[in-house]
Amino acid sequence: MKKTVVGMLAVTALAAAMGSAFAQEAAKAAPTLTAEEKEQAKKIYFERCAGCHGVLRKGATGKNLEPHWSKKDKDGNVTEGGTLKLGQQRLEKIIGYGTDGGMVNFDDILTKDDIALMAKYIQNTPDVPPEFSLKDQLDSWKVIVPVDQRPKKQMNKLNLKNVFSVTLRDTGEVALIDGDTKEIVSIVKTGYAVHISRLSASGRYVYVIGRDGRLSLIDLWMEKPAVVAEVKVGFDARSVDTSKFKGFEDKYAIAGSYWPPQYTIMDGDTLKPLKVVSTRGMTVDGEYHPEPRVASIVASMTKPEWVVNIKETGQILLVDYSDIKNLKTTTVGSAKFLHDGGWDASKRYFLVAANASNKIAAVDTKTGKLAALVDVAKIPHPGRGANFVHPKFGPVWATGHLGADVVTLISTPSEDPKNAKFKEYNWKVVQEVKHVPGNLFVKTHPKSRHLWADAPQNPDKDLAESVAVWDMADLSKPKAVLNVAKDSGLPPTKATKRAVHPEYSADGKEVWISLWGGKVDQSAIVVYDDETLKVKKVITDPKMITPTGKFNVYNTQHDIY
Ligand code: DHE
Repeated sequence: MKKTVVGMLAVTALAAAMGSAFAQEAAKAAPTLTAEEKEQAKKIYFERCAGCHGVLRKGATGKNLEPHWSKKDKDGNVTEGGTLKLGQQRLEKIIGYGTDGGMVNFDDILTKDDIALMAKYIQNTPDVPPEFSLKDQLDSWKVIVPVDQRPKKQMNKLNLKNVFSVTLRDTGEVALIDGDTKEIVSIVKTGYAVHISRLSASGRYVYVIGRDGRLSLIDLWMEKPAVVAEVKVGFDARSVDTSKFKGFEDKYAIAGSYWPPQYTIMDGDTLKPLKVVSTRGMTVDGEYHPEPRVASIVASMTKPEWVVNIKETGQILLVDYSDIKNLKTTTVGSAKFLHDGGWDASKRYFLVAANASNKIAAVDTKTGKLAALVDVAKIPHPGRGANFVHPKFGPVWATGHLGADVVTLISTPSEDPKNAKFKEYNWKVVQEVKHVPGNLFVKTHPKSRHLWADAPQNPDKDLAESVAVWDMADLSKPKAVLNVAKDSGLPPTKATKRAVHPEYSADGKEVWISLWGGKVDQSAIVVYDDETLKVKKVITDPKMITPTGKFNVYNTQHDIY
């Protein structure tokens, strides 16, 4: 007790000596937590907060959450303070009800006690989690079915091209669904809150990354597709892809981690970790960042290269995997904070959202240079985007926005002489199509005349449960709005069942939308006929818990969107 009082006095004296209001804040003691409370808060922070605010709480899509952080105007006056300045009550309000700045409300997920606990927790200095070395990764690595014991040919009768790998977010599983029969083929245990699935170049293997950094390799050739290898690449991860260039098909996999900030190159068919590369370093503004997380990764089909997008630094890395012992990387500066993105129709340019800068960065993978940095509306969130030929502006790539009520169309270059007349529009925003805020994913297909967009983060229940569909031949025509929750025929719930992530079947004739309900609600996938916009099938099963991303094998393998 005595020691604490003496400590407090010393800090108060220091604050007085420094004389500023800000220093006095430093004197405020952060609320104390028991060891048990701290563990619980750590878990909630990792599961719910770290994605946007970062493990070290330096902020990215979300605000900085350090106790003593401050923002100053050009005259040096403090305009915003850290969590200690905000204090317990204000923090509880922000966590509970969200903000106009884009922070979502958590009062439907967290209890009042959890919210109070989190408000206390973030007033304390963040713990720095441990590193995760190549040796740690090798220790975690398991080959469940060795390569020589795997089938030599496809052992099931599935039309593999039209299988969907569906994230069951809250159960740590993926459902493999036969796109022809709409039957669940297999439910596979994977990492916690699986994020994405990607395909090997051959289309045989599905790679599934969990938020907990566990990467699972599924062999679709087995009689009943199952996990054949597993490895942990870090404590927090979002991205994975494979080597797709001729001669390297199925040879390597790469997974990017949020924590530690690094990427791992592995054997494609066993997941044996071969090389770990740190992404710590300087931002495009020339400042050192201790936690530059790996956001999207995509494999080029025209060079033995991966495009690795580093969130906090705004650097796009072109990693040449032709000689991984002597790894060559081109670093292309763009803007902060890089998130998700996709190829243009020619697959020469990769377009990635620098979401906190309201920009789309386009990297030219042929020249290894930045092709453009395009200003767009607030918080672009393309998923992988959507490519189509606009009747007036030629080839365009579309992105939706979390923070604006439009879908943005950017003109993309084309080497086809019949598109030469559109050159003047290249890298310009040629149209903003009216949508609603809270969009996460847009999608189309080369055989479709429709553009689909969801709005799962919109605060209005009806809008979050609906998707919009435009006729790309005439974008001035009013969009069709489909209420997926109503169309599913599931009983209505008080909680929002978010309609999320449109994905096409391999033939481009159906669009699958997840209806993402609460963990105890019944969820579903609603399959629409893309031509008539009528429901074709509602896939629902007690095991279909919290479906979110869906990855059609053929479309994912060939980057068709
Ligand atoms: Fe995602 C893609 C990160 C929240 C569903 N998400 C991505 C990618 C990144 C990312 C970096 C690109 C991967 C790639 O292409 O290699 N996502 C994050 C976050 O940091 C964030 C904001 C917070 C978090 O804690 O994870 C986040 N994401 C979500 C969700 O809440 C979503 C809606 C539901 C879920 O399943 O968790 C979600 N993210 C998705 C999906 C994709 C994705 C479905 C792949 C889109 C595609 O078509 O490729």
